[in-house]
Amino acid sequence: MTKFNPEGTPVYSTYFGGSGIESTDGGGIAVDVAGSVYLVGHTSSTDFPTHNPLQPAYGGGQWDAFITKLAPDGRALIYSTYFGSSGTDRGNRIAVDSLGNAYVTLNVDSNDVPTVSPVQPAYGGGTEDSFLAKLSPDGRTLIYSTFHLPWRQRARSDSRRRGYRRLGQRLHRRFYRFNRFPNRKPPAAHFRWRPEGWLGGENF
Ligand SMILES: [Ca+2]
Repeated sequence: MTKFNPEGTPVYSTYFGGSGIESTDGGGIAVDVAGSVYLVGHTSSTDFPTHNPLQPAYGGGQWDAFITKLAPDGRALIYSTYFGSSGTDRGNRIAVDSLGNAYVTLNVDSNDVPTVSPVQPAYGGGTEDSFLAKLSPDGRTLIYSTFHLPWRQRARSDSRRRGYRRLGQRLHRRFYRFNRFPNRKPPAAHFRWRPEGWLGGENF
């Protein structure tokens, strides 16, 4: 990962990973107002660099997601943790609010991903479920984490609000209130469930 200043000169640049495979392909990056950087991706390393981890050890399977926060100068980890289960857990996107809470989306395929105050407590079936987790600014607390819609079902519903509501009505109502779109047909990005878009990020 490399940070450039506005003139295009590198400020810091660093490797980040363990002895296995790290991937941010399909993963995400976010920056908060203080300049801390948040990364999500997935790893196969059992020696991935962790710091103040929620989950200190690899959960098993082909991948675990990782969630990492770097200090603004890039010299220190504020937190870095595995986030996964015995199955394949891939990190997708990350968004940050003004307090430094991190919102992470993942794709998972097993029922033992840790949930806290979930909207959907169990795996919904199909090839994969999407999954949403919110971490506190110091990364020490999982504020909530929940399964969402089965990936295949959600992909089929992307142009029909009716289908979306049938499959995910609770989450639909909750986040639409939050984003003040109570009666609008949502744009496609919402159907693809990108919370960074709902929070005003790059995909909105
Ligand atoms: Ca795993």
